[in-house]
Amino acid sequence: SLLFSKRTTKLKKLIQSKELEFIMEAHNGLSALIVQEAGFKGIWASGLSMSAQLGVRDCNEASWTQLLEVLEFMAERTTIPILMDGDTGFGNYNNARRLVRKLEERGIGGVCFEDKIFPKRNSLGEGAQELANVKEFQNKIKACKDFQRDQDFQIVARCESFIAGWGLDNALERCEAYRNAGVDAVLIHSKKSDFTEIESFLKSWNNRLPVVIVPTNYYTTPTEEFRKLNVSLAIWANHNLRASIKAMQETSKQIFERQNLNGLDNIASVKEVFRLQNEKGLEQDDKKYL
Ligand code: SPV
Ligand code: MG
Repeated sequence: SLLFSKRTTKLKKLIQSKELEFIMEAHNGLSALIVQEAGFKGIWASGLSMSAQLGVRDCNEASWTQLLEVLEFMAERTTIPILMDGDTGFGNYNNARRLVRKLEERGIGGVCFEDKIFPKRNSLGEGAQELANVKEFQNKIKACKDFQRDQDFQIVARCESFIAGWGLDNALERCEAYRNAGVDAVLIHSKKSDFTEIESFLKSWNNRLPVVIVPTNYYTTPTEEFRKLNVSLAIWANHNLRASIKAMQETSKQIFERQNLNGLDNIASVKEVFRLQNEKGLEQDDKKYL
């Protein structure tokens, strides 16, 4: 439908605009709606958060069809575009391009693929990281771009050179290869607590394509620095998940210890739950159709 096809265009505008834009993590229909109500123009469907809310690890333990179901609920409750964290594409070029097709069918704005090996590991963890063969990943991107039906569907190539310890030259070489494959933007990731790796990349990259960043570990860098170096899109990648974990831990602990429900000040009212579920909408429709 028009509404769904427009979401790819909306994401394209966010990524391709000269302005620094921000998207916020969500991991189910409810959190996606909350992100939209907060005013964000887009949603990051984080692999870490979607897997964590299912209670499993961020190493492709949840299947891609299970994630598609999560994404369906997120798309149903929102009108802003969603960028899916597509990890390594769940296999080779053929698996990745089939995911692209299924995302298009569900009104998702775009997908980000990272140049690692299936099953991937989360980039912020301690373990060693193995990178994909450049040529193979380049062809995976190319196959996805060739296969998409909606011209505006965004494919972001995520480079993990810094995460794997391969340095700036390797990052530049890989991102240039992905650019030649026709990707819409590159995401350059770093797990350092300072901005040095990303800054060096941005200076050498010189705006060849829009750049996406994930400042989870270097969050103390002033946002103005991102703007000065022409970052296109910053992703607040996991903060709704982390907020909900803490709230649920505290609430469960308090109710377990006290055996009563007094003094729970930081929980939403049942009325608010109904509002978020749009109970009103059904009440109105009942009058019309029942
Ligand atoms: C995610 O949010 O799943 C990401 C970002 O891929 S990171 O956790 O930093 O790898
Ligand atoms: Mg991820």
